Amino acid sequence: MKHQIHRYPQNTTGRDFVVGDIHGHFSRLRRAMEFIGFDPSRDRLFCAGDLVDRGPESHDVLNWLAQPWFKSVRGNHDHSAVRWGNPDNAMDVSLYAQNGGAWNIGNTQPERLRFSDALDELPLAIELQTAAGPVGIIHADCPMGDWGVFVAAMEDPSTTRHLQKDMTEFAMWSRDRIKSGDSSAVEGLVALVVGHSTIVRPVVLGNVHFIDTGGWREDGGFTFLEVGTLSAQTIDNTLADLDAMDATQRETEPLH
Ligand SMILES: [Mn+2]
Repeated sequence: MKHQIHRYPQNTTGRDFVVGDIHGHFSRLRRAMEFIGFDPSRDRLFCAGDLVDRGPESHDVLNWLAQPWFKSVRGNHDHSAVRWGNPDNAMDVSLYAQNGGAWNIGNTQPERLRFSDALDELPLAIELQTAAGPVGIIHADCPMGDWGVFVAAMEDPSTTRHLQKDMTEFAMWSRDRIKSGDSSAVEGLVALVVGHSTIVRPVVLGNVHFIDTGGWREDGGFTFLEVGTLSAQTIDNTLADLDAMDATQRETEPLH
């Protein structure tokens, strides 16, 4: 992994949103963004990771990552695509296919490498400044109860490879907090925003916001958490998929 933590200053001209797992559903995400009035000239969209696999448009990830207003952390599926680009990878092909990697299995080695290189730029965590203080973004969970301790350990060159690996795995995979209902806070943050664990509606435990409401599933929707207010808005796919709806109807359609 090239970068562990990316830091962003406060957005003083527009809004910053965090969205959960996308899984190759970029067209649907774009429609959902219309409902929140996303303005790419002022607003920024941060993703909690898992940009690829399962959905029909994983290839589009390169176009999205090229947008200056779009940033993401690394999810376990993004990490798989990074590994897949390594010709010496020891990945189980049938398991990768089962987990939604079919789009990449058929790619040539140079194509695999393009996705691998692009996704290898994704950090394990993002620290985003807001007026109220820092907001953290990680795919699954923070491996430590204190953000500053976690960041320092990830960035300390004397941290053992073993501990680095354990923290990386936990950050991309853990579902412990939501399974146990642990409502302790992650110290040093206004909020930690995570995806990975799919839920029907956004959940807040302590200061940890779970926002993967399954925008990548037919029966789900994308949740946008605005970091300035920590208010979440979920756009159900039944609403976002109504792309036949004209602009007038769209303006009068009640949002929720
Ligand atoms: Mn995941």
